[in-house]
Amino acid sequence: MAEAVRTTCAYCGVGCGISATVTAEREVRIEGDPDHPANRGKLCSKGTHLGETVGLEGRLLHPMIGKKRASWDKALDLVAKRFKETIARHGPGSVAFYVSGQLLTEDYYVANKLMKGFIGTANIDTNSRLCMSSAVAGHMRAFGEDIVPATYDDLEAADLIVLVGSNTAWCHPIVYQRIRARCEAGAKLVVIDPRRTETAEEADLHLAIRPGSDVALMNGLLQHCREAGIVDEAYLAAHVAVPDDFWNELGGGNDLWSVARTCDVSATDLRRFFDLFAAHPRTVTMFSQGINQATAGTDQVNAILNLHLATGRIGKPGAAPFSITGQPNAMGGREVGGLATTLAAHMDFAPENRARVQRFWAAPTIAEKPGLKAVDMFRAIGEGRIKAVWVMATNPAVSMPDANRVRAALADCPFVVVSDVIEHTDTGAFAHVRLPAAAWGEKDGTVTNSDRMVSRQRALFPLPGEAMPDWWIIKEVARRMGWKTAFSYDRPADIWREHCRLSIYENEGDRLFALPGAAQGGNTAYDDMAPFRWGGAHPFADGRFSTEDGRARLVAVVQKDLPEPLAKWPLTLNTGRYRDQWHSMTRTGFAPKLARHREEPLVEVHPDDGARLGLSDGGLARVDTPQGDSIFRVAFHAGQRRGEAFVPIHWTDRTSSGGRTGLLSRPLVDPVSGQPGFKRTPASIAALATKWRGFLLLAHELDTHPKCLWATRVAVPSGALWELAGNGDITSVEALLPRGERIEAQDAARGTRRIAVVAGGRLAAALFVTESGELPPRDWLIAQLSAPEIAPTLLAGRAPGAQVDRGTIICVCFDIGLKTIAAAIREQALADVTAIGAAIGAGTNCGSCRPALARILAEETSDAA
Ligand SMILES: Nc1nc2c(c(=O)[nH]1)N[C@H]1C(S)=C(S)[C@@H](COP(=O)(O)OP(=O)(O)OC[C@H]3O[C@@H](n4cnc5c(=O)[nH]c(N)nc54)[C@H](O)[C@@H]3O)O[C@H]1N2
Ligand SMILES: Nc1nc2c(c(=O)[nH]1)N[C@H]1C(S)=C(S)[C@@H](COP(=O)(O)OP(=O)(O)OC[C@H]3O[C@@H](n4cnc5c(=O)[nH]c(N)nc54)[C@H](O)[C@@H]3O)O[C@H]1N2
Ligand code: SF4
Ligand SMILES: [Mo]
Repeated sequence: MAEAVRTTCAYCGVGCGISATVTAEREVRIEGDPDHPANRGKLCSKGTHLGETVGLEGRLLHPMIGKKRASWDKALDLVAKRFKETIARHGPGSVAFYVSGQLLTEDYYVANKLMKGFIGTANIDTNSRLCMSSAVAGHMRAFGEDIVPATYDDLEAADLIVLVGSNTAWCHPIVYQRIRARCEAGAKLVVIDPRRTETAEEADLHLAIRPGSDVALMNGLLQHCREAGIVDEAYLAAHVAVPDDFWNELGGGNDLWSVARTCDVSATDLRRFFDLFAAHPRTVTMFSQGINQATAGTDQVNAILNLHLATGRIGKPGAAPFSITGQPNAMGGREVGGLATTLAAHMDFAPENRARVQRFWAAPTIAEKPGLKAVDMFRAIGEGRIKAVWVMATNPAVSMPDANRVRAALADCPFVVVSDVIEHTDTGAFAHVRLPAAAWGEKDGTVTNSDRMVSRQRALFPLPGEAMPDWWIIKEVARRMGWKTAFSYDRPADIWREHCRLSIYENEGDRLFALPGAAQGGNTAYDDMAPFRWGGAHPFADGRFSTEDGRARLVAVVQKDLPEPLAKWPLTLNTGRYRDQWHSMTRTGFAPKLARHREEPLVEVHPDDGARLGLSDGGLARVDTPQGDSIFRVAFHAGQRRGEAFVPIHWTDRTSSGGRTGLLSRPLVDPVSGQPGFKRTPASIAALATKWRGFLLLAHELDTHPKCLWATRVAVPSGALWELAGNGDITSVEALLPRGERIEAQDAARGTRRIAVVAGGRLAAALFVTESGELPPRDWLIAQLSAPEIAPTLLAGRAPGAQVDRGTIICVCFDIGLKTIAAAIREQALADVTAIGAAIGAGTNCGSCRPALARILAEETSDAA
């Protein structure tokens, strides 16, 4: 057996270290790396099940021009030629790159260098614009540089942890486990989120604030700090520039009662939060999309930074504002300057920076000014101002706001290039050229996680088919555009060293971002690189900031008015993530275990709203916004605020006829950062009755969804399961059944049809539909896809004899369902999550389901009482 390779998880910005052992061709055993500082051996459900996603099914393995396979030479020549021609005719501003926090630092560096130094425009933006550009802008305003002044170790040193707009238990699970451990040792946890998430359920205090009222909350708290005498006047005097009118302006309307009213929380709870904050100098405030993805996102960030600066809670152990990043290399992208609004290596477009970077790159030109931010970029494509675009490692047809408009823009764009690892994506459907990129497990390079820790991602497998790493693809295009020497890289280490050299080039300490040690190393040093952090554990510990005068800035921010919903749009639509899916599911969608947690895209509403709006729990509904509409399965959830609905971002044309959240969000952005306000869209909702419902089980994949009103896919072992509903007849669905021996049953009275197709002695497909009858639980039939022989009870949908329904799967590691857990709690009188683990194993591996176990426990115990 091969030796274990140390690498980094493919998913979130926690940046967990993985020890991966290749066990067979395209098979790998995944374990947490006990020596990695981010996770010390732990992994969440997504990391644990990475091994399920490394197969080659669905992969793009050859360059494609249109629908035809092409050689690399042909494809690269065509891309270079079309970009050169477009630039020659319409100027550098007529082309753009749209890249991603899922690129490695080396890929990102080469793309940024090509666009800004050689093509000569800053029209390169990244999906990080949608993700944490408000945090970047807030850091720049307050600190003069985009620095996250915290590390995970600060969580262990904190006495109070405040999570604002962050569903950490689902989105940064290993950080959440570290937070829980700290809370068990006595620290307090406050969660500020309009929804009662699993993160909120375990908190000491949950403030379910009115969405968009975070500035009022933070300003109210700052005013309280002032009155309570915990503003650190000495720190302010020595290290912070305070605008003249700052305190006067803050004073008005920020009393406890006004704030409670604006935020729509009880004054008692608010007071508790203020008192907790006042009592604990060691406070870490961690924030993510509930703060960033807002049309006042940058102000919301600065409201948090103001608090920490004014109380001197920064640059010290356990005291910091902490912007946590989403993607595995969001931070690396910020370091190379992958955003259209930064130049490179934490430098902006000031004349001396432009001259310096141009000199360093020996570049023929250099971008003069910031380029178009993502939303503006796609608008420019739609208006024909940008005529060639190259999309790398992101799926904007799904993830951009107003995705219908983005699709129309891509459809009209004269030249679209998409580099991806997957053959069919919603964005790839618009590409003139598709380039096969190396995926996680094949690519080699570095990533930087949320706490500035740089780690290596290492290859486990040889490159499959003709796939090539992104850095190679970009530099080949650059060379073919005529810039041979500047892009003569042979390996990622060459790029890494150049990136490190730029970080220290003419840097006398005015930019904190610097990688001095790494600039010298050879290829072996690069191969052996252990995780390391730049900027130290406590940047700003000496009270010096990256501004010209060395002082940080308090930024006066005011709460924007929050209008009442209009009659036509009675709901506010909030969007976000599920625990076990990653974005547009191009990887997690292949893992059957990860599909079990949430099998369909739900619209969650408060039961009172459900009743008021005529919805039924478990029924279907159409969600409408000014931008578009899509269908979802309704789920009543008492943890929703009244007047709000929540939908997930994961489903695409490949996986569902509905659940298309990207079509619903408005392209309204924060004026400073350009980040879209994804969390608040006016919406209406209407129940949708269907004549029949059913499911389709297939041993093979479909290119798109079955054509009926509701069709949504999840991966299952040896195939896929589609949940279906519709009004018309089922002929078009039936047409998807493969050839083979058909077994059929019908019950006209209930409008039931059951069809099984057997091919080569195995179950190849099953289609069960009914108008008024029952449908069997899917588990047993799913297992028949992998069964060596055909059971006689196939059409009954269950094994001969008794059938146990386990309920929704809660623990994906050990495949344990809700009903099994509830029964164990009742029958064995289990009193806590640890006892559940000891009794039936649930929650003892990755731990991602522990918050869910706590909830089930609470429900069972309250039922019993
Ligand atoms: N499982 C999973 N994990 C992921 C990802 C994934 O796709 N799946 N993606 C990764 C990426 S790229 C990112 S950016 C992160 C995102 O991680 P998070 O930011 O934790 O995730 P979200 O679900 O987008 O939103 C967080 C919370 O903000 C709340 N919120 C909405 N409006 C407001 C408001 O006005 N004020 C406040 N205070 N809160 C509000 C929402 O209710 C939601 O619970 O997750 C990363 N981790
Ligand atoms: N409504 C709403 N919309 C949102 C959000 C929200 O909360 N609400 N969140 C936003 C946020 S924070 C984010 S980060 C975005 C995420 O949105 P996207 O970036 O669009 O999401 P992914 O599905 O991760 O897309 C990554 C693509 O890159 C491909 N890929 C993976 N690895 C590689 C590689 O190494 N090389 C190449 N070339 N391709 C690769 C994958 O197959 C996939 O097609 O969504 C944003 N959109
Ligand atoms: S928390 Fe989970 S998804 Fe994020 S890096 Fe760690 S294992 Fe991967
Ligand atoms: Mo993100």
